[in-house]
Amino acid sequence: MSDDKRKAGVSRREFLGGSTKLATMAGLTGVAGGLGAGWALQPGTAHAAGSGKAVVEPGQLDDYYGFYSSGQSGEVRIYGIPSMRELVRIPVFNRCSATGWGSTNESLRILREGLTDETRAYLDKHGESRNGIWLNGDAHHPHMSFTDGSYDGRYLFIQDKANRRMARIRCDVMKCDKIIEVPNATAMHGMRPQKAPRTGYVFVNGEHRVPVPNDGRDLDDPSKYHAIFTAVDGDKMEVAWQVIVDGNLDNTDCDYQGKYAFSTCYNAEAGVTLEEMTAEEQDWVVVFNLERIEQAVANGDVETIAGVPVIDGRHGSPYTLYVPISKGPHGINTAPDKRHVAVNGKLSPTVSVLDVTRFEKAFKGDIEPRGVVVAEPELGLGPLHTAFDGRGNAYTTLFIDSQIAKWNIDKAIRAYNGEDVEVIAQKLDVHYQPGHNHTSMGETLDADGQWLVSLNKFSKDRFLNVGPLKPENDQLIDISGDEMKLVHDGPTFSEPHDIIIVRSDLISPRASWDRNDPMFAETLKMAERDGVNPMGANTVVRDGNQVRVYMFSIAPKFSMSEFRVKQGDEVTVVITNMDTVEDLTHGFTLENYGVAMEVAPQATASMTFTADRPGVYWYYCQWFCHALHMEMRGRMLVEPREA
Ligand code: CUK
Ligand code: CUA
Repeated sequence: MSDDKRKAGVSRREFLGGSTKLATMAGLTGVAGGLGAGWALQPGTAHAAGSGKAVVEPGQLDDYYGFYSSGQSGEVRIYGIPSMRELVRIPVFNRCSATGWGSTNESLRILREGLTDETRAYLDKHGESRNGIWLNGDAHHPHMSFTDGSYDGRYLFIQDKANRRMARIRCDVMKCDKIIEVPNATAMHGMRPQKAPRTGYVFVNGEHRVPVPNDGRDLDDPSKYHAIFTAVDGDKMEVAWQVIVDGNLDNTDCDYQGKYAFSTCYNAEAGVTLEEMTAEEQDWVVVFNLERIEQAVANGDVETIAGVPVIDGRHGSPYTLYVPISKGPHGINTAPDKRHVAVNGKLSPTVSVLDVTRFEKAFKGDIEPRGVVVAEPELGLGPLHTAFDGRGNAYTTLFIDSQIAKWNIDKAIRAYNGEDVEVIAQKLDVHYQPGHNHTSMGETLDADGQWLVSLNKFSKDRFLNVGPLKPENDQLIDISGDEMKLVHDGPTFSEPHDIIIVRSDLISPRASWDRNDPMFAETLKMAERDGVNPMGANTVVRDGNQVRVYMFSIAPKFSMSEFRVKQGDEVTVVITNMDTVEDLTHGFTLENYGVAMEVAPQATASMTFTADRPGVYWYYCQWFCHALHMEMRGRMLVEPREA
């Protein structure tokens, strides 16, 4: 679309000029209404066009990977930043039609093996139509593994609030390789990997309170419900230990020393209705003393529930410290200065700054828990999350105000101590209602202060109207200068809940699969038992009514142009992509049987189904691979069962 046409099409707006991509709008009046009193939107202010450094020309590569969670979509998405181009999606808790995630034997193994026995039994009994797996997830917080305080490019971790799971993604192939269900707790929400010395632990908050164990007891006695904090061993993907706390756990982070983790808690009232949960003016941050907890686990000073060591960390325990914070604190973010932690007020207009060097004294009782608070600037309405630039500044999302507040940590501390200094440097309108924000490398010691992405829950009038369900709006903000500059609107489908921005040189994914990859090791073992080498295989193995079909693909052919089975056979198709050419992915789709999977270069993938419909069924490659891609197909002939 030409700029002229664009201008004509958006009559309410004044086009400022600059390239289409960088143009920002002036004179925008927010559409109020629908959100009720207190949510009225700010009129937008005019922003200068961006610096130009956000332009990534065609063919040029981005400086950063952006790893997005997708909320209720259940997957992880990889973006290029600053172009904001979506590069690829990694299915995790969802089912994926393109890749076969949730249908292939390789993915089903990952989706099932880490579930508790009880959940697996439930899904076996009631989940036949969904392959005995959960089909939904709620993925809020993607985070990378750390070594010595910065990203090490090994793994990404993501939680599932809906079905209490934790997943790990391998960054060498950008595929999920482990999913575990966390027992005892529920609603895995806030999540962070240990920053030092390495990950190590992945901390995750069980947000909602339930009876422990949740087996039908104490239904009507909410005083016996508990929220549980969990440390997962990120290398083994096993629960290391759990701590029962008071309140509902919300978000979590940890220090750069490897000594503490800390979580925001709301619902000090231990209520179960909205009114009960918000009655008190005070909630808290609970600090976990990792050394003391590890000692307790080593000494057996724990209760074992569902096979996991569980520690009682409620008020008065030596393992935890409860720091009073005004009601409903939400995001919690450790600054790259290794010392300060921003606790975002949500229902309070303040951010409380904690000093981790005071935690030891507070644990010893030398100072009051509240003595770890060293600043509490008032920033605006609805502070949810804070990001950092490595130059001493913090950037806090203001959900109700639809703004980002840029403020200085040192000045906030001085103001708290009575000095007359201006803490807030700038407020920038974002569109609209920001939740998380994230700066480039901002959650590491290598915070570089180049970019900030604001993840806004509402886009309203920022894009063409696509009906009642609208995209959200991820805005790119240049923070390299003294002033924040909004440079790009990025519509995204439900729901880019959170993001990390990782320097591209820290990750080096493979171009093709290693034939010994654990992803398909079980499938290769099956082939070995059948005496088949899947590389170059062109074999049908019959074992009673179980049939295993081994074929390979080299563009533009499958090694078999047909195979024959009997009605009622349980058929496993095993496809190996023998192409070594980068980006030459094949697929295998078997029509009218719901079978489809991705087979990337040098990978093996398999799927099992019951051939209960007699007739001719074509299978074809659904991944465009060659000029003769449409001809890359064959027939499955299903002989009718004898009457
Ligand atoms: S929580 Cu949603 S805006 Cu799930 Cu990260 Cu704060
Ligand atoms: Cu192989 Cu398309």
